Amino acid sequence: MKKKAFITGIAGQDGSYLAEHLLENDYEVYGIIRRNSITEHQRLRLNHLDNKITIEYGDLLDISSLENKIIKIKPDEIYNLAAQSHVRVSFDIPHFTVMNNAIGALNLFETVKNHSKNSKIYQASSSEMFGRCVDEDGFQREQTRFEPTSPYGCSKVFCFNLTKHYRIAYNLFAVNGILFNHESPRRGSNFVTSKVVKTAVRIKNKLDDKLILGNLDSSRDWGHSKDYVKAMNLMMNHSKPDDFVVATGETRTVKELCEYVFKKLDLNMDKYISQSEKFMRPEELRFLCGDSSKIKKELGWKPEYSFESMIDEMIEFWGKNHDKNVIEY
Ligand code: NAP
Ligand code: G4F
Repeated sequence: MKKKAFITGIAGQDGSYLAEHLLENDYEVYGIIRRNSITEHQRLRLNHLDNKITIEYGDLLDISSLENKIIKIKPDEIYNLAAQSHVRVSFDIPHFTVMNNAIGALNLFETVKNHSKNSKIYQASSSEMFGRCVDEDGFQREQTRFEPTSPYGCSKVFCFNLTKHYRIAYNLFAVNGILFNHESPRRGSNFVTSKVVKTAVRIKNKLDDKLILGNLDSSRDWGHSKDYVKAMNLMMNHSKPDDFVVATGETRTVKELCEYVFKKLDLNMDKYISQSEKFMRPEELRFLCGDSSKIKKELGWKPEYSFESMIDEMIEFWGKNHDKNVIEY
């Protein structure tokens, strides 16, 4: 019998790659999407999978929608990827972010505990939880303390603790993937990698003449979403539920990201880049660099993409799509 996977956030960057990865591994794939007034936008990242997966309307904040589906499907694996995932936006809509991410996860854990205790559950935890903390050797790892610097980060710490609590209290197979930033051509265009690549490509094509950014000095550990969804699936098929950091172990500043992209497009970035308060955050997470030795050693995970090959793929993608309203993935 095929394994059944249920994905919240299936229409997002990671959800769409995870659906593809699970289909390749012979799973039946189910997922929920929220109602959106522009239906075409909602399924953009999933159009190519239309006949292969089962999508229904559902919302983490509507526990009845979760119960109905989970009781009916009885999934072997549940991946909780749904979230208001934009850190800067979380300062603008803190109540919604915390309610959606934290109470949403609670709704899902309660549903599993009450109706489907054998379903394994993956929680999309984040390096944003580390906030101000870095170990003395310059890395963050499973033992590093959490000191989040945003409403989003605080909501994710709640979900991380909830996952461990339900694992211990109710014996659920509940795992936390502590994923560092990961990108791809499917990354939303208001995250910094996509914004820089898309705008630089538009400048090259004379459709834009400036790129306005916030903090250029913060450092991020950027990997590829395709590599990271494989790590999620490995964690769910481990012999025991546990928590794992997933990262590349390399870090670059936003400025270095811009330098790479503009050089690749043969553009002088000093002519086009400026900064605005609009894109600054009330508190910035300054530095991320992850140590993923544990998942490499225990589960044999290894990323295939380098920073350069990932950004090159994004440049190629936006080269074809920078002037389109409807993007084909
Ligand atoms: P994403 O592209 O923003 O996707 C998130 C998805 O969740 C969207 O499709 C969104 O639907 C859906 N969603 C939000 N609230 C929902 C709700 N109440 N009910 C049902 N669906 C809801 O994010 P991503 O980059 O794929 O990230 C996936 C998960 O990993 C997120 O939880 C994120 O916080 C976490 N994470 C991401 C990274 C990263 O670097 N990408 C790193 C660490 C952790 P709408 O389109 O309707 O908004
Ligand atoms: O691309 P970002 O918006 O990603 P951020 O804030 O690191 O969050 C992402 O990674 C987290 C994992 O660590 C996830 F949990 C979260 O869901 C999300 O996927 O910003 C990266 C950096 C920040 O330091 C930001 O201040 O880029 C800086 N930045 C500078 N100018 C900008 C901009 N970020 C955005 N989005 N837009 C700018 O104009």
